[in-house]
Amino acid sequence: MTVYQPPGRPGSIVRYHPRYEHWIGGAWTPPVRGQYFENPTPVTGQPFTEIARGTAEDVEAALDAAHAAAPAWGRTGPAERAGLLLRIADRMEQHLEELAVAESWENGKPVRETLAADLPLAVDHLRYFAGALRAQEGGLSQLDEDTVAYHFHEPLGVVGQIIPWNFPLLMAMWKLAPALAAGNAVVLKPAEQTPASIMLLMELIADLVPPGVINVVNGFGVEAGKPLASSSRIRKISFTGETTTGRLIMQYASGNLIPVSLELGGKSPNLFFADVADRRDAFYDKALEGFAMFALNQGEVCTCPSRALIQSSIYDSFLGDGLERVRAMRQGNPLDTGTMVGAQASNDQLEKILSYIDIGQAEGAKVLAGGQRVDLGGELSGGYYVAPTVFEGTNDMRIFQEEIFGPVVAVTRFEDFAEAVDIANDTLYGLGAGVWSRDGSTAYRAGRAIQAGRVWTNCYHHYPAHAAFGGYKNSGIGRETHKVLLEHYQQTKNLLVSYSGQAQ
Ligand code: TXE
Repeated sequence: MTVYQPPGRPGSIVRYHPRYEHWIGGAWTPPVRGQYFENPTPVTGQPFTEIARGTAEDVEAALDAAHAAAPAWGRTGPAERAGLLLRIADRMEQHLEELAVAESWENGKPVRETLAADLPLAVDHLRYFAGALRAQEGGLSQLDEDTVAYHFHEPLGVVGQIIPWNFPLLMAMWKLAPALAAGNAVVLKPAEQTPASIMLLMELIADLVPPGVINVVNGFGVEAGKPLASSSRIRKISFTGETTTGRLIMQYASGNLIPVSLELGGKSPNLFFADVADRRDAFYDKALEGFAMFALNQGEVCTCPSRALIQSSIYDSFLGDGLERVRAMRQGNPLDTGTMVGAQASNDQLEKILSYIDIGQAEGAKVLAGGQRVDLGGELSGGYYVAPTVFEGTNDMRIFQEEIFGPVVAVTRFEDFAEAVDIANDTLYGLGAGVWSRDGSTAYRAGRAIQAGRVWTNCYHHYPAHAAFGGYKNSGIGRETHKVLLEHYQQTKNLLVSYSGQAQ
């Protein structure tokens, strides 16, 4: 077991600057209005760095740099662009431990997750898109003996990207990798809660990226995100965040008629059919782990399995075993590799979760585990820790319908297949879902019937680069992973050529 030193302390492997500006045109660039805001770590609640508070003027400067870089970058060949992605991946891998600790400190998530999942997935994402780009081909149709239609993939030009705070480096790479592979220059706005790990990464890869190809403008949503999403100088906006913010982004972009990708909220159902409990074997154990996954990343995952639906005949026994699993979770210092549950990413998020715990109790749901803030003592006392919480109730309650984005699961029962699917689909959202059954037919039929972009079957929370990820209903538009994404960042040029010398 390792306990990493906090950044800034003797022996720490992370060196955050006391202040971060914007990253524009391959250089640190101070905010035009000269303003900064403090960035606290959720581990202790104390500020550890200052961040540039960007405004429309800074966005314009970043767009200038991106437009200056886009034509040359867009003309590079696939091998060169793939090469950049591979070099960024290698550099991240060389600094994996440092980036993992940096992100844990900034976001509050356990370092064992950043080491084993967030960073390796980000690296793999870059490598996947390097490969996908090399394998992408245009098209040719012969219209008649002398007439040919060629189809070329062209970059869009300059694109805007706005990301959230729950997986800062992974979300940055989910968006940057396909956009850069497709030949675009990017202006990225990180979440105001977690900009520093991204700035650390910009510094680490500064010598690899042609100036202006990646530009990062820091700041708040309305002040920096809105001017970016509303700009007539971008050819696409890609956003991940809350559903209400997604609606605004779409409105901003509509005036310029540009495409929008939205990856929004969720209220994912996790269905446990009775045959799961036929035997107390490894599969049963895996299903219990699947139930407990609501606390992964402190529940700050858009696909958090926040509604558990358990078949009545096994309800009491399965839930009893699940609660044992929840009570055994080790919550503690995120920089300790033995910690399974860390801190919520911000004080706002902490307060939102606690208010939903009150709402759940007020509407008559029963708390079976957790249900309160946790004080870990010492300097961690100021951190944003919430105990993994299990509620029992019914699907009409707000805690079953609204995204809490915390380590909170709402549990209910179902009698048969039809009722399970009805409850699963009784939500405005449709991002993720889980189905657990030993019977292939039950699992397949449930997976097809649930209205969600991804249904994990006998597993949960896997995010491979080569499986398409995105939402149905209010969970979004477009996809975030898989090679289909390349086309979201490209336009199709058709050349229709007559080689005939004859009059038409
Ligand atoms: O999200 P926002 P917040 C959900 C989750 C969470 C809630 C609120 O339920 O509790 O959203 O989190 C930028 N124009 N998710 O307030 O506001 C903002 O600066 C342009 C789910 O952090 O959506 C940040 O960079 N940009 C989710 C990004 O949008 C704006 C992940 C996300 O912030 C803007 C995060 C505006 N008007 C939160 N307002 C998921 N699907 O994974 C904000 N932003």
